[in-house]
Amino acid sequence: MRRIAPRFTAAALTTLSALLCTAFPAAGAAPIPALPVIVHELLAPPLLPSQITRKTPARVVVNMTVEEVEHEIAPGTRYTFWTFGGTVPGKMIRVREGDTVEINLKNLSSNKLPHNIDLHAVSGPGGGAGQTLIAPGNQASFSFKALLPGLYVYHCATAPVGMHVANGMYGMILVEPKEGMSRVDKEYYVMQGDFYTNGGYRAGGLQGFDMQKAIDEKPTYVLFNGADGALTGSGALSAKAGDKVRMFYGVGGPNLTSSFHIIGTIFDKVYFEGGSHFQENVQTTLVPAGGSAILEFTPQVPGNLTLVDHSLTRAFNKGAVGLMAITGPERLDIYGKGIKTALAPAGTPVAASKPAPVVVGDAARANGKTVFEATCAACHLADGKGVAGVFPPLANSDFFQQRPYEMAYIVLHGRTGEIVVNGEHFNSVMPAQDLNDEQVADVINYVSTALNGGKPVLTAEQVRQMRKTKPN
Ligand code: HEC
Ligand SMILES: [Cu+2]
Repeated sequence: MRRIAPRFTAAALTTLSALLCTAFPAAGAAPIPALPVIVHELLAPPLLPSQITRKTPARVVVNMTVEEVEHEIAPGTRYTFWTFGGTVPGKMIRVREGDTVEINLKNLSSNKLPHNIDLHAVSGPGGGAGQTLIAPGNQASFSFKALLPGLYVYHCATAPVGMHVANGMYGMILVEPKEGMSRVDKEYYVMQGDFYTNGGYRAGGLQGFDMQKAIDEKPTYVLFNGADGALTGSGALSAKAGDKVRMFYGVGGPNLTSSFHIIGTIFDKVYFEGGSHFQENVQTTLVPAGGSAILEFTPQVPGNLTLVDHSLTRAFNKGAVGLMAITGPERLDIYGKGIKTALAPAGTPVAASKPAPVVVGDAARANGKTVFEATCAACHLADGKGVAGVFPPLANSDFFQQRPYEMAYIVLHGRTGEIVVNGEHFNSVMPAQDLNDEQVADVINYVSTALNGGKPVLTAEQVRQMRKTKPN
């Protein structure tokens, strides 16, 4: 700690002399016009400050406080994050090329460790890390000129740096080009990070940091915006079909490179590596640890888009999933509804005409209701609405409605793992149900007709065929 105090004094002196220089320019020199001072607005991710309309440079003052805080990393699992301003990632800084940025960093006296900030937008050794290294109970001030436009990561660079970053100490600073950025309808701010806890994925309680897992680069969690489910459920992003959406995407790391993909859209433009050039019509973009990309896309049809790291077990087994709910009119010319029919059982001649619609008699209908009440209602509840976070809804379930035929597999073979129903995340176990072919067909037809406003979808014969196939 003793090393730190003199640095702080030096930084304070530098600021003081800088102030004196601006106040009293050398005799004979033309007075430098003082830049207008703007105190930077800070918003919690996935939000960010709005586009800059200013045409002239300013001195932008950014007040940031390092906070060591305990938050949920997953439902029922807590973790002590080290943060810039209480959020992971830290709040987005947005300035204009040519601005002078003044970072005022506070390290709360209730914190336990020294911290600092290294901004990749800085031209100079350490990116500000030396000027801002402070023990708890201190503050530091540091200014730099944002010379080059781009989307840059900032992070804590205090030893052990990997640990400070793994605990959430990163964010981004956008330096808009002098001429500004094109207008869009929506902007979002998302960062991926890898987290290393003592317990396994979603082990409950308060979890500690596991240095060995970090060194081995074997994260327990790979997350968007610092929590499992930060961008699903009530945290899901939103846009309207036809909106131009811009996403500022970065990777804090400390270790993993992200294969960033949004299921259900194509990026019109990717300013890869956060620089000035763009690639067009991109499916997946590679974003390095400590790097970024600016993504632009236009959702076309209503429904959920899914953000993933396309290294897919990170998405489905470590948390790297987010949702963007799109509203708007259907466009069947762009995105058809699809038709699914059962194949003829092996060995029998293929029927020449399309299969007859499934007809359900009164007895079968009543039987479906009976099976539902006796078996399914125990978990999915009598009204089929499910239990938040535990049992997904069967009534008005988008998951069910999108593939009603496949639901018999779930009843026959059970289901486990991540599942998203109506934008809500579930990760639990449904045991295989001990029912005969009629009962399975009847209950699925009951769920389809009575709880989802659909048609009957299955016959007992189809269920008999399905019994032979394991779900994939
Ligand atoms: C012991 C509790 C339990 C019972 C009984 C049960 N389920 Fe489930 N069900 C679950 C769980 C838990 C999930 C989510 C599994 C996951 O996370 O992968 C699920 C998921 C589903 C899904 C897919 C998600 C959705 O909401 O659309 C369907 C369909 C489904 N169950 C149908 C049924 C039917 C039909 C029955 C009765 C025959 C039934 N379940 C009985 C617990 C149960
Ligand atoms: Cu730190």
